Amino acid sequence: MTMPIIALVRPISQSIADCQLTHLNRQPIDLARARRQHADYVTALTNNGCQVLKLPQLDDCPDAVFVEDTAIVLPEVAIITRPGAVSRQPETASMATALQQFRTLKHIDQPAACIDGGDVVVDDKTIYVGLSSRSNHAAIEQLAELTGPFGYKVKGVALRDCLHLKTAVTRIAPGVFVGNPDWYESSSMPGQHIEVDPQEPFGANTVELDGVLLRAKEHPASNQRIADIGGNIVTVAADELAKAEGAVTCCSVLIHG
Ligand code: CIR
Repeated sequence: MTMPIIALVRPISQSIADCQLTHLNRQPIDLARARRQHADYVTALTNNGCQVLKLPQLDDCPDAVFVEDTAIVLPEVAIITRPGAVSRQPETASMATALQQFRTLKHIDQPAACIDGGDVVVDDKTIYVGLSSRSNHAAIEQLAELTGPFGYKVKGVALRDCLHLKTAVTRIAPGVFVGNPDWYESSSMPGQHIEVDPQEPFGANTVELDGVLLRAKEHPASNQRIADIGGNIVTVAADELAKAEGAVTCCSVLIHG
């Protein structure tokens, strides 16, 4: 029997309109619509093998719905990050409280280090970290020290013009990635790289569940490319939180049994 994946999520903050934005212009966010889309996302997780646990709403932290950035969960250990945006650092405490029942916790705590979980793509024993405005070499070094004892290698990946590594590229199967070639150095990540449709630059972001790929329905041509190579795709509407520079992976932290 497959163990359910535990998915940690958090309700959207009342203050989401004050979210961090790096590469997008600010547009009004319809909170009710964003909440409906988030509820559908949670339902899709539940319908596809996840047991969903809700973290507390944090109205003083506009970006708190994007829980992915606060933790890196591996089979052996979980790392609580030190988010690159100072406004987001208070989000980690409640993530640590929730995660400690599932994994031994380690912390990125070097004063010069910062890293967002959105910059992390794990493929087997390699942890790729996007060298974005949120993640730096000091964090890569500390992550390597913390995960080396479990056999992991940590590798920086050059990024341009996007927020996080997972904006540019995600894994859809072992050694198989979907990405926007304009935004990351694919040669740094050995494996097969499926390109997003050029009309859908944000089409890389994918939640990899057991046998199911959860993706935004706003990227139909890229979804088709993945379906064409055998990907079993489930879609949700995710365009409202996309205005906050968030995508589907950002809204959960997955703990695989
Ligand atoms: C931020 O800039 O931190 C948020 N507005 C968006 C974070 C998206 N998170 C992610 O891609 N993992």
